[in-house]
Amino acid sequence: MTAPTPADKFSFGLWTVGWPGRDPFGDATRPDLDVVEAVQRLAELGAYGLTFHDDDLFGFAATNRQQQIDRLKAALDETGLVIPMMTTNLFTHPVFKDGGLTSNDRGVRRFALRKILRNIELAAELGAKTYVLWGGREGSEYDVAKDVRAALDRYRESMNLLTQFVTDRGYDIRFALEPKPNEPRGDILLPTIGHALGFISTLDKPELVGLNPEVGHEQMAGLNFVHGIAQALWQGKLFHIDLNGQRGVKYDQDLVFGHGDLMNAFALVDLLETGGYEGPRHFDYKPSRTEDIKGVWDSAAANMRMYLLLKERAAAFRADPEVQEALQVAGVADLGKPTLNDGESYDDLLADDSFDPEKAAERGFGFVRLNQLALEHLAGAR
Ligand code: 3MF
Ligand code: MG
Ligand code: MG
Ligand code: MG
Repeated sequence: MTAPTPADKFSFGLWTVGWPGRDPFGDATRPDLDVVEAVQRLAELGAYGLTFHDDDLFGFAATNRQQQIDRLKAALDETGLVIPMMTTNLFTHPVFKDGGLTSNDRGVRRFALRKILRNIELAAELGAKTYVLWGGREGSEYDVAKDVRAALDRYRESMNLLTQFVTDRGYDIRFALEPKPNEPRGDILLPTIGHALGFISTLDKPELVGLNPEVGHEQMAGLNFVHGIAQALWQGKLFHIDLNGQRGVKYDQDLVFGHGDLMNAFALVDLLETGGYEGPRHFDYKPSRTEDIKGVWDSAAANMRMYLLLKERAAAFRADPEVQEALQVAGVADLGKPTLNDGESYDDLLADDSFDPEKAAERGFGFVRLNQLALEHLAGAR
């Protein structure tokens, strides 16, 4: 297998490799990571992009904002790394305890919007094409304490303002909402890909708003990530993606990509590589708290290696003549044929009594054999 190169479009959040390991129960296990070192190491490993929240680069107080931007720019120039996506931290500072865009406190909502607008100006300056909004604090613990319909009105008001802003300024930027069902709030608004897609269809400029789904976020809700991504692609809404690993319905684990549901990751890479997705392959993972700094870079490399391994395995699966035959038996491509013939009406359909359901019920689809073949390719047995 070849090593990752910028052509693979792998990107990482500064908050991922930069996570010092502080969790709700324990202190940091590693020192803070400087942005220049992050850029240099990621470039050495073969990544193409870095993404970040405003606070990741210059902190909430932003006292050294320009200095940090200048240092980042110099590191980008030196390495060729790019900034494909940026985002806003509307979750760490206590002012956002009840949310940013949907806080019950109107002053907080206005402050949150200003924080986003200022960072979009920087995103335009740095050439980021996607602006992600993860509303981690937009939600509630108590049903009686949040008027969800009013909150959705405010979310929509905010998205309409943001899309108007990039349009008026002529910025080549689209927005991507990142759904998550819970954590840190007890319940988060727009909890799944489906909720977010429904919300986007109500906006003034829906063409400027898509999704940044995260593997673990859908899997935390017990949902099939590949199905969600397929629908997002089908609706032209897969603007960006957060790849990582999650083992079942529990807290957001942010494991290395493929270290969770490996079979679903295999199907995901197969879909991304054949389904027309051309955006970054962005990792939103956390190097486990047990790792030292060497472990941080080993785990960053592991994400890219897992993606490339799965890409290679998926291609081998598709090229295998026995798989092609099993796909035929399973009728996978037949689902692509419209159910009615060209020009056929419902009257023609009603008049058609040639179908024998008893006969059709005898068919075995061979899905298990097909899946076994996929697993054998995944396991390197074929
Ligand atoms: C939390 C997340 C976020 C988002 C980020 C936007 C801190 O579960 O996934 O990471 O990805 O805010 O990109
Ligand atoms: Mg996450
Ligand atoms: Mg996660
Ligand atoms: Mg994420």
